Amino acid sequence: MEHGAVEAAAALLARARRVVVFTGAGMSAESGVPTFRDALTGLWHRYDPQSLATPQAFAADPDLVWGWYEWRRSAVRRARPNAGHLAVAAIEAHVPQPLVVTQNVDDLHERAGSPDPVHLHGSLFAPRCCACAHPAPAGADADEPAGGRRLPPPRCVRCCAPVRPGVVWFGEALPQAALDTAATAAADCDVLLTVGTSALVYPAAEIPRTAARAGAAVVQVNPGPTPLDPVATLNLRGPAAEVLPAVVG
Ligand code: BJW
Ligand code: ZN
Repeated sequence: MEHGAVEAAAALLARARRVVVFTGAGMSAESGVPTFRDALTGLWHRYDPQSLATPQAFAADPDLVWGWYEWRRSAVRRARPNAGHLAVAAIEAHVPQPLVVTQNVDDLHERAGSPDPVHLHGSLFAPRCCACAHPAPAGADADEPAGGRRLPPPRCVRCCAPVRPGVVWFGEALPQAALDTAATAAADCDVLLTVGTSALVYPAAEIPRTAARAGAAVVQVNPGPTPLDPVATLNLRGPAAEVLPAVVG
């Protein structure tokens, strides 16, 4: 991690009024929640997204999909926010107009003290009916369920259709209000801090690009290169739980 870049990022944040913090799976990696696309440890390295994270997959095999998401939900329940999540909450507390926008379906920002992060890809803790969208309780935790073990989804109390995970699958629209809030804030911020995302999945990956086009400084935190490298004003190479506390000081 380059000391000068950390100081430059701290100076940008200290001067900023409107800051968007845009996070991806790398934000929660040091809490033990796996990313999607990292070699060896990423979920898509071990599991096929087409068979698990599409509406077609849920229609074809609801027990497989529900069981996989219940396994991930119980793993997140056992995880704790890391020093990076705490640093994001500290940034939010010090900036006049902050907004945290996350692609993550975990609740680690909330548990670190970020009051109301915008969840672009939904949440593991907001299941709903697949037919009438009536919200369903997130349910009790199974004891360390094995990854991929089949589990029949509960039924909707209103219409009896299967309950589905409240996440955004490939081919599905993002929640419009969340996307609008994120895009408007990105078009109107002084600094956009992007943390732990490969920036490959659209339309979410448009958010930091929107900020850059509007003239904001884009500060990226990631141990590896991403397509945002040329867009970013500053690239801080390193893990979120080390870099962000250093920036916050
Ligand atoms: C660290 C770290 C540490 C590691 N510290 N960093 C071709 C071109 C463009 C678009 C498309 C296309 N073909 C299809 C599409 C559309 C598609 C898409 O973008 N696909 C691309 C993959 C090509 N998009 C969609 O389908 C979206 N919907 C849509 O377009 O709808 C259109 C529509 C409109 C109107 C009506 C109907 C439809 C929906 C996308 C939904 C994405 N869903 C997922 C799963 C959520 C549920 C679940 O959790 O299972 O969201 S996929 C997965 O990717 C998840 C993530 O939020 C998302 C982004 O991943 P993220 O967070 O960037 O993680 P990784 O793993 O990719 O990267 C981790 C990064 O962290 C790496 O850079 C590491 O280096 C770094 N890292 N350790 C800091 N310690
Ligand atoms: Zn229903």
